[in-house]
Amino acid sequence: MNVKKEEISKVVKKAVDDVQIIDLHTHIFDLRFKDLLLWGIDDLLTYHYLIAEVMRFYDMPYDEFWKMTKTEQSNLIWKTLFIENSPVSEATRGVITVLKSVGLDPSKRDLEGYRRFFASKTVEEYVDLVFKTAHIKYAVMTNDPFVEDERKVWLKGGKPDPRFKSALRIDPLLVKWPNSYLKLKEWGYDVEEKLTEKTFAQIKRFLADWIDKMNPVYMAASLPPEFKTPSDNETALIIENAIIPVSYEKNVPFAMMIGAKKLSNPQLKLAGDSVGKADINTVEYLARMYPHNKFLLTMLSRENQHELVVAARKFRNIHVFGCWWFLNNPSVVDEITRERMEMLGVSFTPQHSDARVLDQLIYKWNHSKKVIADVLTDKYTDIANDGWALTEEEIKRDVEKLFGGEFEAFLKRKF
Ligand code: RAT
Ligand code: ZN
Repeated sequence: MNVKKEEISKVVKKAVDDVQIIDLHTHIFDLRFKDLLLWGIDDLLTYHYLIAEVMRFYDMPYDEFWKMTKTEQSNLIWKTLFIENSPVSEATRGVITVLKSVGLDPSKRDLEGYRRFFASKTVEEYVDLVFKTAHIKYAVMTNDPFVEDERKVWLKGGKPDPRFKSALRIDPLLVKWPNSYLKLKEWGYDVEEKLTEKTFAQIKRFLADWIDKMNPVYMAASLPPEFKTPSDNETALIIENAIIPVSYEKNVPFAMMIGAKKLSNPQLKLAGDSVGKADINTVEYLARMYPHNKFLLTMLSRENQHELVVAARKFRNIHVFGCWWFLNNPSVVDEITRERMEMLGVSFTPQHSDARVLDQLIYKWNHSKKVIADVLTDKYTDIANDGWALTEEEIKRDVEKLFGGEFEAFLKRKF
């Protein structure tokens, strides 16, 4: 290692360790949502990423697993993925990182002891501990008004915790219209299955009402690999005739998460989704047709990453974020972050956690921060060796942009 690199690495590491992170996509909830907020060892062990991994070691019918209690499932996952095999996968490694970070000793392999530790905590104190340990300024939730348990909380209101912000998630509206329109009707919106002008107007009213209720940072949907615009299917029509105009009028960006192949193995339930390559033309079409609209973009397929970065170079109304789901592995985060930085500088958000369990904020950020710091160190070293002089302040500034600053600046821009 040359001297410059060592020095730079220290400064970058400190800036990355100190930064207060904006986590712009998670599945955790604030305390108003009670049991919807998952936390602790048994929720960590029964994370759907680990369910997919454990089933590879057995030939038991899937139903047998689903019939087990959470504790039984978690015992099985611990025994299989941690004791009978070493926890070297990214999702298993994450559990080890959490244990160590909250002051437990992973070398003890003491599942019952870990359970006692979590049982001794209140959820309030644990939220404080996790946000402090992970250095999170705020986390954006995923809030789906079609989920009855979530809807109830919104209708009741209550004081929001500033560490949690909302995102209006609208998958059912876009990908399950033949069911969702019935719900809208039930809630007092005069819609019909046929997508008429009147129905679009009512969908817009529905979206505007929920934006007023939730004050979301953005609207979002997970879209399949075959998602295509322009097109005369329901998804495309609702996006162009309802989401896009409301997104513009309310100045709430539309986050498209493209490439999830839902229930590729239905027996695995939530753990059964897969990935497929999507069509970048769709992204470019929307950004070009609606230059005054803002789009947050993440794509699930590794094969889409390079062209997504190119699209973002061409369209400033696209903000690229995160290494999503199957991409959130150190080797892939490294590659994608380099690719993005080489073409976008610091005008993107390298990572979001996608945490489903509160504690995962700790490991997902701990692991990604190391990789992002390495990439930054290499890039700074290259320019320093060519004579560019960097200050610590500038490094801090860039790091803040990457961990949420650029995202917030994008939200404020008016194209
Ligand atoms: O990463 C995940 O946990 C997935 O199951 C999905 O929730 C995905 O992140 C999504 O937001 O659809
Ligand atoms: Zn997610």
